[in-house]
Amino acid sequence: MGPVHLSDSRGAVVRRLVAMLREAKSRGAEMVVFPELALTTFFPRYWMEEAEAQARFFEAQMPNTDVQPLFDAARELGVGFYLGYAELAEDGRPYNTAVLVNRKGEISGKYRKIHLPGHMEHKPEAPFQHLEKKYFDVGNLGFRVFESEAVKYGMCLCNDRRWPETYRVMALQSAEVVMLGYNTPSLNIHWNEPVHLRTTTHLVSLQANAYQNGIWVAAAAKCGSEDGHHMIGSSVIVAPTGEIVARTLTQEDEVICVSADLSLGEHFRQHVFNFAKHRRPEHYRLIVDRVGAGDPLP
Ligand code: CDT
Repeated sequence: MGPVHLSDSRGAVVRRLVAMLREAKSRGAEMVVFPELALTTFFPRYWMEEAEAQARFFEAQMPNTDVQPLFDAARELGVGFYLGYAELAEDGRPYNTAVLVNRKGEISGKYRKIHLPGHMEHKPEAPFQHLEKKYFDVGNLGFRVFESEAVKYGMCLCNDRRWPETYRVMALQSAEVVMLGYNTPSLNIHWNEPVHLRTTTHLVSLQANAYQNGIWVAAAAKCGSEDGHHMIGSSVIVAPTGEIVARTLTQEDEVICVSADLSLGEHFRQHVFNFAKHRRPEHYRLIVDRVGAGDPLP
């Protein structure tokens, strides 16, 4: 998905999403993955009070009047979708959320982002902010797997894709496809990371984890230049072999599509990554007992 600028209305964005859903349907798609925070610009780059952010960028209902046309199109076309958006929950807590919507246009799964990158404090010296830790609470729904229309889907969001625990927890629940949306700024405000590494680390994270868990991974960027802030593209679909089988060429709205053989992962899950046979959780205790390298044990 190309950029969404501050001045773009939710209605205009949803019309773009519906157009992509229709194109995907015309190419035989049954499930479509849209980006993280797909309905708005990537607002964590801007400093403002939480109340202002919530009033401008969060959804208190899903679907709501603006987004309903996308749910209607899903039902009309018989195509499901994954959609990332900023959620104001019923209890008033703010989350970076993705929903799974089935081919009847019904929400059949929800994920709230767990690995929130960035910072809470204002960094006036930085070229832009990355305030996910300020605007969102850590997700409280875990990494669940949802069976929808006979496919086992896992969901995560952006920075989650860099953490192997994300995929392994879902693979241990027999996930077949992991869907994720992302917004990755081309410039890293934390260190002078060469721009090409932003794409390399994105791809290597997806490819390694697809292979090591015998799963398909479908990753959709919101990319291009949002009001002068450039984000990487390279939306991809990765097979359980770790191979990229489809990749975007542009940084505009663009549909990529594959017919995913869900049995492909079986070779890996039956042999080298046969979890039941080969995993040794008794030697993995530190993964849950310790947070940072060298931290004292609780
Ligand atoms: N949206 C998001 O999670 N982006 C992060 C940027 C990390 S640099 C602070 C990512 O992992 O792509």
